[in-house]
Amino acid sequence: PPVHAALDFFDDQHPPAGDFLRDVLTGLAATPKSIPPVYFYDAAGSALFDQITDLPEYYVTRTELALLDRIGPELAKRAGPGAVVIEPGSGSSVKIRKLLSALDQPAGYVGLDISGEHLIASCDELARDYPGLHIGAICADFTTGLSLDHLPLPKGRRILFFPGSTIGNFEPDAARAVLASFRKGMREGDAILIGADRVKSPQTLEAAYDDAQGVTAAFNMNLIARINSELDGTLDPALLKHVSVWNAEKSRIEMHLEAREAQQLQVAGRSFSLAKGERLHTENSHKFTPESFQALAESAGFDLLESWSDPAELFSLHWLEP
Ligand code: AVI
Repeated sequence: PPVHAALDFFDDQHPPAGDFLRDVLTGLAATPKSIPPVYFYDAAGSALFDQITDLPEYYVTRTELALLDRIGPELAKRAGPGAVVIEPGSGSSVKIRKLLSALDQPAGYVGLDISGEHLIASCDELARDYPGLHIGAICADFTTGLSLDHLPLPKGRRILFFPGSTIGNFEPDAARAVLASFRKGMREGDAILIGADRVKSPQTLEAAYDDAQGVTAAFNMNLIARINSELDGTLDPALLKHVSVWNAEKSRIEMHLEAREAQQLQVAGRSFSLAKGERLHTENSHKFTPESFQALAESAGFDLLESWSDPAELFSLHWLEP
């Protein structure tokens, strides 16, 4: 039988693959140099990210999981019975299982991800473990909006689940655009449950993005391995150093790769040079205060109805309605 025999539907919206070569060449020609973080997540990068979520310094994932456990009954009350949960960029199945188990007789679950294969496998497993639930999968790029109208979704209130503080990886304008595009696909009475990491001490933040075991450094360096193997690059990882810095003005952790010495490099036959100390900017992870998150949500057309945090106020989950 096909791998997705257990799914109610699989809707392939054929998301265009990002143009890795074009984006790397553009980013290396720019000042300052940068590479978009979407390219972290090939198979090796995704495996490294999974390892990051278990690191002692990376409080994000375990804090959000514990919070989900604690507020499960409140979420069930807010959502009501018969909700349909939609997860853009469905990643960790641990989180969605916690949510589905907490809710009062959810009617359906729809995973949406840019990688179809991974998506089908995880939705399939979910379908086996939640036999009463209608489960569908959409292969699409959530940053371009949610197109749900043509799909056989169960009736019921739709709850978008967007955990992990993924919203923080977008710059403010793009974060607002992502939320606004979610809102377009929603109806009166629908809601979003969204995770957002909080501002805290720079030491805690910098350690979370530069762990003692070097897993985050390897995650960052994986970009170099990809450029070398996929784009005929000549970057020497020994000449680059992983850095994580807190940018207080922009309220974000930045990851960079810093040149240990001046160097020349080629990508697909084009030459670039890096001065000693020059950086390739590879990621932003914005951190929010309760006020800054509320302002973002409102600027995208949502009302913030409730927020929950762990006792140490490291991380928040927010309930938004259009
Ligand atoms: C996926 N995203 C929310 C992670 C973050 O914390 O910004 C990615 C990450 N980068 C380094 N460590 C984790």
